[in-house]
Amino acid sequence: SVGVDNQKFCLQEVLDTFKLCLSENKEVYLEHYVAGWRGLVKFLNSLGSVFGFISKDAVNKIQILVTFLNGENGSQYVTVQSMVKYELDNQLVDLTKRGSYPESGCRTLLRLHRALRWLELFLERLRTSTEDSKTSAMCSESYNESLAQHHPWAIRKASGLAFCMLPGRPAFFEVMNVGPPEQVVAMLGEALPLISEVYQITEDLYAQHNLLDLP
Ligand code: 1PW
Repeated sequence: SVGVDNQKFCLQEVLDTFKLCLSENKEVYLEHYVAGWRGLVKFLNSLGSVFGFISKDAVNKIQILVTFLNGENGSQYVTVQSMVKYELDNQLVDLTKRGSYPESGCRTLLRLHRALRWLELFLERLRTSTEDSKTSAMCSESYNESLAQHHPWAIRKASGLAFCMLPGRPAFFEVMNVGPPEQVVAMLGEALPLISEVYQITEDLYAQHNLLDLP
């Protein structure tokens, strides 16, 4: 299935895909957005099987978007901007309650978009952390500030359990496969502004079209 392979995760790859995400006029290319998520899924999988339930949903959502991209209307899905316009113009989005379009591109991407905020907050904590910082605490704080607000109790509970099983900071840095901690910190410093910018552009677009609460 999409993105789930045994290749080793490398943070540099994810950084490179997020660099490719933005077009000259600041539109977000769906193909690279999805590729960035594939990299993140690889990362989650290398953190251990407890993250299986988390990555499974992301893989699912990636697959929905890839199917649109490769479908007969694929040319409408080149950027997030064109996807929003196409799906809204053609009434392909359930706006207030679930109906005929439970898997629209707009609502599917919104889930990944919210998760990207979690990632951003988490990586920022990781970047500024010290040797004795707890990854589980950083992860759950970031989660509580972002994604948790959109999740029902059962998922919050399961996520909390998964966070407790996270490896410590040294093992975590190793999984990123970048080099010594100083290099990881430098790499994060480079990756974060890009992820933030992609996040902010998507957030503004969704806000502008009143799409931030899609069911
Ligand atoms: C350690 C760094 C972590 C960054 C990766 C974040 C991945 C986020 C996936 C969380 C998924 C938890 C289980 C799935 C819940 C779904 O119900 C939920 N999906 C998401 C991505 O939040 C909402 O999707 P739905 O049910 O409305 O289709």
